[in-house]
Amino acid sequence: MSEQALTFAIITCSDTRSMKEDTAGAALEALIAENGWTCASHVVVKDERADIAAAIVHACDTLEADIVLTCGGSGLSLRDVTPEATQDVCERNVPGIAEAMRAHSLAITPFAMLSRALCMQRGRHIVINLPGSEKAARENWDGIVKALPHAAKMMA
Ligand code: MTE
Ligand code: CU1
Repeated sequence: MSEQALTFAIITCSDTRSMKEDTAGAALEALIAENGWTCASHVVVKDERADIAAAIVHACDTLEADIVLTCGGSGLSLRDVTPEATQDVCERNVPGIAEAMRAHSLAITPFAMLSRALCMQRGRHIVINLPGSEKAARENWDGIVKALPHAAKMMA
């Protein structure tokens, strides 16, 4: 349990998955709760750049999530546009978080190098691209979770 109150939003990006099938998003919800943090919203949107960008803006500006987790759409399929959507609505890159996810993940699978995930700031909010499979989302979360409270503290 962390003493710091953190608010998250989860945006799963998938052409095929419904809310019920989104086990990665559900796993992230549980991990957030385990730390004593809040998940303000969990939605599934299609792999459409404008839709993902709009969901990120809503999570930051309306829901005021400190940390927005996208889930999926960060690979090499031509339909994977989550990093591009993130870039469309964020100002500053935070490369160390994406580097940490890939470093942690490369010790588990060489496929980690196929992630195009970004981590970027939109004002006082941070957007982190996680992969879409439940296993991969959990592993990437494990690689960064310890730094999240301090990240949020610096943006306050
Ligand atoms: N990272 C970890 N830790 N474990 C994994 O299984 N899968 C990779 C990578 N990162 C994986 C991982 C694969 S196969 C892909 S294609 C990319 O994440 C992007 O995933 P996405 O398209 O679901 O976003
Ligand atoms: Cu893959």
